[in-house]
Amino acid sequence: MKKMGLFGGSFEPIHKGHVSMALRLAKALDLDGVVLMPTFVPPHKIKENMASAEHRLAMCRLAAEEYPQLCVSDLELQRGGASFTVDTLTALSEQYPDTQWYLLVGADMFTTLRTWHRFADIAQMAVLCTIAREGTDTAKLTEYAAALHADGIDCFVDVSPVEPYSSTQVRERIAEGETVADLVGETVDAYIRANGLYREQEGMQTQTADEQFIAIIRSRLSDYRFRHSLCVAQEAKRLAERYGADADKAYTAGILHDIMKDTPKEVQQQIFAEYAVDLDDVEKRSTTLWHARSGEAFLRHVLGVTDEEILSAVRYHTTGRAGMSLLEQVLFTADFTSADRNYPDVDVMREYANQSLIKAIRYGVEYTIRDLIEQGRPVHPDTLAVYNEIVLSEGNGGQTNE
Ligand code: DGI
Ligand code: FE
Ligand code: FE
Repeated sequence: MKKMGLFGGSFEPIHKGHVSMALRLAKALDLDGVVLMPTFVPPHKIKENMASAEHRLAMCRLAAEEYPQLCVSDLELQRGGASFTVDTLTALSEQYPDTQWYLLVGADMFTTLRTWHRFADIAQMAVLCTIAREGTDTAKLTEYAAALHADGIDCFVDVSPVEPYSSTQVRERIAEGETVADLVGETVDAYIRANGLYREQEGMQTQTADEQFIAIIRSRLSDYRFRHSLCVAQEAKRLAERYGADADKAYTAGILHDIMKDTPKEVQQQIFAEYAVDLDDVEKRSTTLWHARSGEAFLRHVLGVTDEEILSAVRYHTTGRAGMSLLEQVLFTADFTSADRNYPDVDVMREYANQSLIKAIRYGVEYTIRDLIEQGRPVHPDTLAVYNEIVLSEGNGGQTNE
Protein backbone atom coordinates (compact mmCIF):
# COMPACT_ATOMS: atom_id res chain seq x y z
CA MET A 1 0.00 0.00 0.00
CA LYS A 2 1.27 3.47 -0.94
CA LYS A 3 1.37 6.34 1.50
CA MET A 4 0.57 9.80 0.15
CA GLY A 5 0.18 13.22 1.68
CA LEU A 6 -2.45 15.74 0.58
CA PHE A 7 -1.68 19.39 1.18
CA GLY A 8 -4.37 21.85 0.15
CA GLY A 9 -4.11 25.62 0.24
CA SER A 10 -4.62 28.77 -1.77
CA PHE A 11 -0.82 29.00 -2.21
CA GLU A 12 -0.95 32.67 -2.92
CA PRO A 13 1.90 32.34 -3.55
CA ILE A 14 3.49 29.08 -2.46
CA HIS A 15 6.58 29.76 -0.30
CA LYS A 16 9.40 27.86 1.38
CA GLY A 17 7.35 27.36 4.54
CA HIS A 18 4.79 25.34 2.56
CA VAL A 19 7.51 23.31 0.90
CA SER A 20 9.21 22.61 4.25
CA MET A 21 5.94 21.37 5.72
CA ALA A 22 5.35 19.00 2.83
CA LEU A 23 8.92 17.69 2.91
CA ARG A 24 8.89 17.33 6.70
CA LEU A 25 5.69 15.31 6.56
CA ALA A 26 7.03 13.09 3.78
CA LYS A 27 10.17 12.38 5.76
CA ALA A 28 8.58 11.91 9.18
CA LEU A 29 5.97 9.46 7.92
CA ASP A 30 8.06 7.92 5.15
CA LEU A 31 5.51 8.91 2.52
CA ASP A 32 5.83 8.03 -1.15
CA GLY A 33 4.88 11.59 -1.99
CA VAL A 34 2.82 14.66 -1.19
CA VAL A 35 0.22 16.14 -3.51
CA LEU A 36 0.02 19.93 -3.42
CA MET A 37 -3.56 20.94 -4.15
CA PRO A 38 -4.16 24.63 -4.91
CA THR A 39 -7.70 25.41 -3.89
CA PHE A 40 -10.29 27.42 -5.72
CA VAL A 41 -10.52 30.98 -4.41
CA PRO A 42 -14.05 32.39 -4.63
CA PRO A 43 -14.27 35.54 -6.79
CA HIS A 44 -15.33 37.79 -3.89
CA LYS A 45 -12.14 36.91 -2.03
CA ILE A 46 -9.83 37.75 -4.92
CA LYS A 47 -8.27 41.13 -4.30
CA GLU A 48 -7.15 43.33 -7.16
CA ASN A 49 -3.51 42.32 -7.11
CA MET A 50 -4.02 38.60 -6.52
CA ALA A 51 -2.71 36.05 -8.97
CA SER A 52 -4.99 33.98 -11.16
CA ALA A 53 -5.55 30.27 -10.51
CA GLU A 54 -3.28 29.51 -13.48
CA HIS A 55 -0.44 31.48 -11.92
CA ARG A 56 -0.92 29.87 -8.50
CA LEU A 57 -0.87 26.44 -10.12
CA ALA A 58 2.21 27.26 -12.19
CA MET A 59 4.09 28.48 -9.12
CA CYS A 60 3.24 25.30 -7.22
CA ARG A 61 4.60 23.26 -10.12
CA LEU A 62 7.82 25.28 -10.12
CA ALA A 63 8.23 24.90 -6.37
CA ALA A 64 7.62 21.16 -6.57
CA GLU A 65 9.92 20.66 -9.54
CA GLU A 66 13.15 20.11 -7.64
CA TYR A 67 11.65 17.68 -5.13
CA PRO A 68 10.73 14.25 -6.47
CA GLN A 69 8.47 13.69 -3.44
CA LEU A 70 6.23 16.60 -4.37
CA CYS A 71 3.62 16.74 -7.10
CA VAL A 72 0.82 19.14 -7.93
CA SER A 73 -2.82 18.43 -8.73
CA ASP A 74 -5.26 20.80 -10.38
CA LEU A 75 -8.24 18.68 -9.35
CA GLU A 76 -9.93 21.38 -7.26
CA LEU A 77 -9.17 24.17 -9.74
CA GLN A 78 -10.60 22.05 -12.56
CA ARG A 79 -13.72 21.49 -10.54
CA GLY A 80 -14.15 25.26 -10.26
CA GLY A 81 -16.34 26.37 -7.38
CA ALA A 82 -15.47 25.64 -3.77
CA SER A 83 -14.53 22.03 -3.04
CA PHE A 84 -15.03 20.09 0.13
CA THR A 85 -11.98 18.20 1.38
CA VAL A 86 -14.12 15.10 1.72
CA ASP A 87 -14.92 15.21 -2.01
CA THR A 88 -11.30 15.70 -2.94
CA LEU A 89 -10.23 12.74 -0.78
CA THR A 90 -12.96 10.62 -2.34
CA ALA A 91 -11.82 11.53 -5.84
CA LEU A 92 -8.16 10.88 -5.02
CA SER A 93 -8.98 7.53 -3.44
CA GLU A 94 -10.68 6.49 -6.67
CA GLN A 95 -7.84 7.80 -8.78
CA TYR A 96 -5.17 6.14 -6.61
CA PRO A 97 -6.53 2.94 -5.13
CA ASP A 98 -4.53 1.12 -2.46
CA THR A 99 -3.23 4.37 -1.02
CA GLN A 100 -3.28 5.54 2.56
CA TRP A 101 -3.82 9.29 2.62
CA TYR A 102 -2.29 11.75 5.06
CA LEU A 103 -4.13 15.05 5.13
CA LEU A 104 -1.79 17.93 5.96
CA VAL A 105 -3.46 21.06 7.28
CA GLY A 106 -2.01 24.24 8.73
CA ALA A 107 -1.72 24.43 12.51
CA ASP A 108 -4.40 27.13 12.71
CA MET A 109 -6.87 24.98 10.73
CA PHE A 110 -6.07 21.74 12.55
CA THR A 111 -8.00 22.68 15.68
CA THR A 112 -11.12 23.37 13.59
CA LEU A 113 -11.13 19.96 11.87
CA ARG A 114 -14.10 18.59 13.79
CA THR A 115 -16.28 21.33 12.28
CA TRP A 116 -15.37 20.45 8.68
CA HIS A 117 -18.05 19.14 6.36
CA ARG A 118 -18.44 15.37 6.89
CA PHE A 119 -15.54 15.27 9.31
CA ALA A 120 -16.18 11.62 10.21
CA ASP A 121 -15.68 10.59 6.57
CA ILE A 122 -12.53 12.66 6.28
CA ALA A 123 -11.13 10.97 9.39
CA GLN A 124 -12.04 7.59 7.85
CA MET A 125 -10.19 8.30 4.62
CA ALA A 126 -7.08 10.06 5.90
CA VAL A 127 -4.69 10.40 8.81
CA LEU A 128 -4.96 13.98 10.04
CA CYS A 129 -1.61 15.75 10.14
CA THR A 130 -0.26 19.14 11.05
CA ILE A 131 3.04 20.88 11.62
CA ALA A 132 3.46 23.83 13.94
CA ARG A 133 4.54 27.24 12.75
CA GLU A 134 6.47 29.69 14.85
CA GLY A 135 3.95 31.24 17.21
CA THR A 136 1.62 28.23 17.21
CA ASP A 137 0.12 27.31 20.56
CA THR A 138 1.57 23.79 20.59
CA ALA A 139 -0.11 22.80 23.85
CA LYS A 140 -3.48 23.44 22.26
CA LEU A 141 -2.40 21.44 19.23
CA THR A 142 -1.32 18.35 21.18
CA GLU A 143 -4.43 18.57 23.35
CA TYR A 144 -6.66 18.59 20.27
CA ALA A 145 -4.71 15.67 18.81
CA ALA A 146 -5.01 13.71 22.07
CA ALA A 147 -8.78 14.19 22.02
CA LEU A 148 -8.92 12.91 18.44
CA HIS A 149 -6.82 9.88 19.42
CA ALA A 150 -9.19 9.20 22.29
CA ASP A 151 -11.99 8.99 19.71
CA GLY A 152 -9.96 6.46 17.75
CA ILE A 153 -8.96 8.97 15.07
CA ASP A 154 -5.50 8.65 13.61
CA CYS A 155 -3.43 11.83 13.61
CA PHE A 156 0.10 13.16 13.50
CA VAL A 157 1.35 16.37 15.05
CA ASP A 158 4.86 17.77 14.63
CA VAL A 159 5.40 20.57 17.11
CA SER A 160 8.87 21.68 16.01
CA PRO A 161 8.03 24.67 13.90
CA VAL A 162 8.83 25.33 10.24
CA GLU A 163 9.91 28.76 8.99
CA PRO A 164 7.36 31.39 9.96
CA TYR A 165 6.84 32.59 6.38
CA SER A 166 3.41 33.61 5.20
CA SER A 167 1.94 34.38 1.79
CA THR A 168 0.73 37.73 3.10
CA GLN A 169 4.28 38.65 4.02
CA VAL A 170 5.44 37.65 0.52
CA ARG A 171 2.79 39.82 -1.16
CA GLU A 172 3.49 42.78 1.09
CA ARG A 173 7.19 42.65 0.37
CA ILE A 174 6.59 42.52 -3.38
CA ALA A 175 4.18 45.45 -3.14
CA GLU A 176 6.94 47.40 -1.43
CA GLY A 177 9.30 46.58 -4.27
CA GLU A 178 11.46 44.23 -2.20
CA THR A 179 12.86 40.92 -3.37
CA VAL A 180 11.29 37.68 -2.11
CA ALA A 181 13.69 35.05 -3.46
CA ASP A 182 14.62 34.15 0.14
CA LEU A 183 10.95 33.45 0.96
CA VAL A 184 9.80 31.63 -2.19
CA GLY A 185 12.99 30.33 -3.81
CA GLU A 186 14.70 31.43 -7.02
CA THR A 187 12.37 29.88 -9.58
CA VAL A 188 9.10 31.08 -8.04
CA ASP A 189 10.65 34.50 -7.53
CA ALA A 190 11.64 34.63 -11.21
CA TYR A 191 8.12 33.58 -12.20
CA ILE A 192 6.56 36.28 -10.03
CA ARG A 193 8.80 38.94 -11.53
CA ALA A 194 8.35 37.73 -15.11
CA ASN A 195 4.58 37.95 -14.72
CA GLY A 196 4.51 41.10 -12.63
CA LEU A 197 2.45 39.35 -9.95
CA TYR A 198 1.35 40.95 -6.66
CA ARG A 199 2.61 44.38 -7.57
CA GLU A 200 0.37 47.32 -6.67
CA GLN A 201 0.72 48.71 -10.22
CA GLU A 202 -0.62 45.41 -11.47
CA GLY A 203 -3.89 46.19 -9.76
CA MET A 204 -3.92 49.67 -11.27
CA GLN A 205 -3.37 48.29 -14.76
CA THR A 206 -6.32 45.97 -14.44
CA GLN A 207 -8.61 48.95 -13.87
CA THR A 208 -11.01 49.37 -16.73
CA ALA A 209 -11.09 52.63 -18.67
CA ASP A 210 -14.37 53.55 -16.97
CA GLU A 211 -12.84 52.93 -13.53
CA GLN A 212 -9.96 55.21 -14.43
CA PHE A 213 -12.35 57.88 -15.71
CA ILE A 214 -14.37 57.64 -12.50
CA ALA A 215 -11.20 58.13 -10.45
CA ILE A 216 -10.36 61.19 -12.56
CA ILE A 217 -13.78 62.86 -12.22
CA ARG A 218 -13.77 62.03 -8.52
CA SER A 219 -10.65 64.16 -8.13
CA ARG A 220 -12.06 67.04 -10.24
CA LEU A 221 -15.68 67.32 -9.11
CA SER A 222 -17.59 68.20 -5.95
CA ASP A 223 -19.44 65.42 -4.14
CA TYR A 224 -22.67 66.68 -5.63
CA ARG A 225 -21.38 66.81 -9.22
CA PHE A 226 -19.59 63.48 -8.88
CA ARG A 227 -22.78 61.77 -7.79
CA HIS A 228 -24.70 63.48 -10.58
CA SER A 229 -22.20 62.19 -13.15
CA LEU A 230 -22.53 58.60 -11.94
CA CYS A 231 -26.33 58.91 -12.00
CA VAL A 232 -26.24 60.28 -15.55
CA ALA A 233 -23.93 57.41 -16.60
CA GLN A 234 -26.39 54.88 -15.18
CA GLU A 235 -29.37 56.55 -16.78
CA ALA A 236 -27.62 56.98 -20.13
CA LYS A 237 -26.83 53.28 -20.12
CA ARG A 238 -30.44 52.42 -19.38
CA LEU A 239 -31.76 54.69 -22.14
CA ALA A 240 -29.15 53.35 -24.57
CA GLU A 241 -30.31 49.82 -23.91
CA ARG A 242 -33.92 50.87 -24.34
CA TYR A 243 -33.36 52.72 -27.61
CA GLY A 244 -30.62 50.61 -29.17
CA ALA A 245 -27.64 52.95 -28.70
CA ASP A 246 -24.23 51.70 -27.58
CA ALA A 247 -24.72 51.23 -23.83
CA ASP A 248 -20.99 51.12 -23.02
CA LYS A 249 -20.35 54.40 -24.82
CA ALA A 250 -23.41 55.95 -23.21
CA TYR A 251 -22.12 54.98 -19.77
CA THR A 252 -18.66 56.39 -20.46
CA ALA A 253 -20.09 59.60 -21.92
CA GLY A 254 -22.27 59.96 -18.82
CA ILE A 255 -19.26 59.65 -16.50
CA LEU A 256 -17.37 62.26 -18.51
CA HIS A 257 -20.02 64.76 -19.60
CA ASP A 258 -19.56 67.31 -16.79
CA ILE A 259 -15.83 66.73 -16.26
CA MET A 260 -15.05 70.49 -16.47
CA LYS A 261 -18.15 71.70 -14.66
CA ASP A 262 -16.25 72.58 -11.45
CA THR A 263 -13.11 73.85 -13.18
CA PRO A 264 -12.42 77.58 -12.68
CA LYS A 265 -13.24 79.85 -15.63
CA GLU A 266 -9.64 80.98 -16.04
CA VAL A 267 -8.48 77.38 -16.43
CA GLN A 268 -11.21 76.73 -19.00
CA GLN A 269 -10.10 79.84 -20.89
CA GLN A 270 -6.56 78.51 -20.95
CA ILE A 271 -7.87 75.31 -22.46
CA PHE A 272 -9.77 77.24 -25.13
CA ALA A 273 -6.62 79.17 -26.01
CA GLU A 274 -4.29 76.20 -25.92
CA TYR A 275 -6.45 73.93 -28.05
CA ALA A 276 -7.83 76.63 -30.35
CA VAL A 277 -11.45 76.22 -29.31
CA ASP A 278 -13.51 78.97 -30.93
CA LEU A 279 -16.53 80.08 -28.94
CA ASP A 280 -19.44 81.70 -30.72
CA ASP A 281 -21.10 84.87 -29.46
CA VAL A 282 -23.60 83.18 -27.18
CA GLU A 283 -20.96 80.86 -25.75
CA LYS A 284 -18.67 83.81 -25.07
CA ARG A 285 -21.42 85.43 -22.99
CA SER A 286 -22.77 82.31 -21.24
CA THR A 287 -20.16 80.69 -19.06
CA THR A 288 -22.63 77.90 -18.19
CA LEU A 289 -22.04 76.60 -21.72
CA TRP A 290 -18.27 76.47 -21.38
CA HIS A 291 -17.98 73.14 -19.63
CA ALA A 292 -19.32 71.28 -22.66
CA ARG A 293 -16.72 72.84 -24.97
CA SER A 294 -13.81 72.69 -22.52
CA GLY A 295 -14.90 69.18 -21.55
CA GLU A 296 -14.63 67.97 -25.12
CA ALA A 297 -11.21 69.61 -25.55
CA PHE A 298 -9.93 68.23 -22.26
CA LEU A 299 -11.06 64.71 -23.08
CA ARG A 300 -9.58 64.85 -26.58
CA HIS A 301 -6.27 66.56 -25.87
CA VAL A 302 -5.51 65.77 -22.25
CA LEU A 303 -7.12 62.39 -21.56
CA GLY A 304 -6.62 61.13 -25.11
CA VAL A 305 -10.23 60.11 -25.71
CA THR A 306 -10.51 59.37 -29.43
CA ASP A 307 -14.08 58.14 -29.75
CA GLU A 308 -15.77 60.87 -31.81
CA GLU A 309 -19.25 59.73 -30.80
CA ILE A 310 -18.46 60.17 -27.11
CA LEU A 311 -16.67 63.45 -27.76
CA SER A 312 -19.60 64.97 -29.63
CA ALA A 313 -22.10 63.66 -27.08
CA VAL A 314 -20.17 65.62 -24.43
CA ARG A 315 -19.82 68.66 -26.67
CA TYR A 316 -23.56 68.93 -27.34
CA HIS A 317 -24.90 67.68 -24.00
CA THR A 318 -25.94 71.18 -22.84
CA THR A 319 -27.29 72.84 -25.98
CA GLY A 320 -28.24 69.89 -28.14
CA ARG A 321 -28.15 70.54 -31.90
CA ALA A 322 -30.07 69.81 -35.07
CA GLY A 323 -29.44 66.29 -36.33
CA MET A 324 -28.29 64.82 -33.02
CA SER A 325 -26.90 61.29 -33.11
CA LEU A 326 -28.64 58.62 -31.06
CA LEU A 327 -25.86 58.73 -28.46
CA GLU A 328 -26.15 62.53 -28.23
CA GLN A 329 -29.89 62.21 -27.71
CA VAL A 330 -29.39 59.60 -25.00
CA LEU A 331 -26.88 61.70 -23.04
CA PHE A 332 -28.87 64.90 -23.46
CA THR A 333 -31.97 63.19 -22.08
CA ALA A 334 -30.17 61.32 -19.30
CA ASP A 335 -28.85 64.65 -17.99
CA PHE A 336 -32.50 65.61 -17.36
CA THR A 337 -33.81 62.26 -16.07
CA SER A 338 -30.93 60.92 -13.95
CA ALA A 339 -31.82 59.64 -10.48
CA ASP A 340 -30.36 62.69 -8.71
CA ARG A 341 -32.62 65.19 -10.52
CA ASN A 342 -35.55 66.53 -8.51
CA TYR A 343 -36.90 69.63 -10.32
CA PRO A 344 -40.70 70.07 -10.19
CA ASP A 345 -41.77 68.15 -13.31
CA VAL A 346 -38.98 65.58 -13.39
CA ASP A 347 -41.64 62.85 -13.33
CA VAL A 348 -43.24 64.16 -16.52
CA MET A 349 -39.80 64.26 -18.11
CA ARG A 350 -39.04 60.69 -17.05
CA GLU A 351 -42.37 59.51 -18.42
CA TYR A 352 -41.61 61.18 -21.75
CA ALA A 353 -38.12 59.70 -21.79
CA ASN A 354 -39.67 56.24 -21.54
CA GLN A 355 -42.04 57.03 -24.42
CA SER A 356 -39.64 58.62 -26.88
CA LEU A 357 -36.29 60.40 -26.80
CA ILE A 358 -37.59 63.09 -29.17
CA LYS A 359 -40.53 63.79 -26.89
CA ALA A 360 -38.20 64.11 -23.90
CA ILE A 361 -35.72 66.30 -25.75
CA ARG A 362 -38.49 68.59 -26.90
CA TYR A 363 -39.81 68.95 -23.38
CA GLY A 364 -36.30 69.59 -22.02
CA VAL A 365 -35.48 72.15 -24.68
CA GLU A 366 -38.78 74.00 -24.16
CA TYR A 367 -38.12 74.07 -20.44
CA THR A 368 -34.60 75.44 -20.94
CA ILE A 369 -35.64 78.05 -23.51
CA ARG A 370 -38.47 79.28 -21.29
CA ASP A 371 -36.13 79.43 -18.32
CA LEU A 372 -33.50 81.37 -20.26
CA ILE A 373 -36.05 83.83 -21.58
CA GLU A 374 -37.39 84.43 -18.08
CA GLN A 375 -33.89 85.24 -16.93
CA GLY A 376 -33.21 87.41 -19.95
CA ARG A 377 -30.33 85.18 -21.05
CA PRO A 378 -29.47 84.35 -24.64
CA VAL A 379 -30.58 81.05 -26.13
CA HIS A 380 -27.90 79.19 -28.03
CA PRO A 381 -28.68 78.76 -31.76
CA ASP A 382 -28.14 75.01 -31.48
CA THR A 383 -30.82 74.85 -28.80
CA LEU A 384 -33.24 76.75 -31.02
CA ALA A 385 -32.28 74.49 -33.89
CA VAL A 386 -33.25 71.35 -31.94
CA TYR A 387 -36.52 72.91 -30.98
CA ASN A 388 -37.33 73.92 -34.55
CA GLU A 389 -36.23 70.60 -35.97
CA ILE A 390 -38.53 68.65 -33.70
CA VAL A 391 -41.49 70.99 -34.06
CA LEU A 392 -41.17 71.05 -37.85
CA SER A 393 -40.77 67.30 -38.17
CA GLU A 394 -43.71 66.58 -35.88
CA GLY A 395 -45.75 69.15 -37.76
CA ASN A 396 -47.74 69.92 -34.67
CA GLY A 397 -45.96 72.84 -33.12
CA GLY A 398 -49.33 74.49 -32.70
CA GLN A 399 -50.86 76.18 -35.73
CA THR A 400 -49.37 75.62 -39.17
CA ASN A 401 -48.69 79.27 -39.71
CA GLU A 402 -50.27 82.64 -39.83
O1 DGI B 1 -24.23 70.53 -16.39
P1 DGI B 1 -25.60 70.24 -15.86
O2 DGI B 1 -26.02 71.18 -14.78
O3 DGI B 1 -25.79 68.84 -15.50
O4 DGI B 1 -26.64 70.53 -17.07
P2 DGI B 1 -26.34 71.28 -18.44
O5 DGI B 1 -25.06 70.86 -19.02
O6 DGI B 1 -27.57 71.10 -19.28
O7 DGI B 1 -26.20 72.79 -18.02
C1 DGI B 1 -27.34 73.51 -17.63
C2 DGI B 1 -27.01 74.99 -17.69
O8 DGI B 1 -26.76 75.39 -19.02
C3 DGI B 1 -28.15 75.81 -17.17
O9 DGI B 1 -27.62 76.87 -16.39
C4 DGI B 1 -28.79 76.38 -18.41
C5 DGI B 1 -27.63 76.47 -19.36
N1 DGI B 1 -28.07 76.35 -20.74
C6 DGI B 1 -28.59 75.29 -21.33
N2 DGI B 1 -28.90 75.58 -22.62
C7 DGI B 1 -28.55 76.85 -22.84
C8 DGI B 1 -28.02 77.36 -21.65
N3 DGI B 1 -27.58 78.60 -21.54
C9 DGI B 1 -27.67 79.39 -22.62
N4 DGI B 1 -27.25 80.64 -22.52
N5 DGI B 1 -28.18 78.99 -23.79
C10 DGI B 1 -28.62 77.74 -23.96
O10 DGI B 1 -29.11 77.41 -25.04
FE1 FE C 1 -23.48 69.71 -18.08
FE1 FE D 1 -24.90 67.18 -16.25
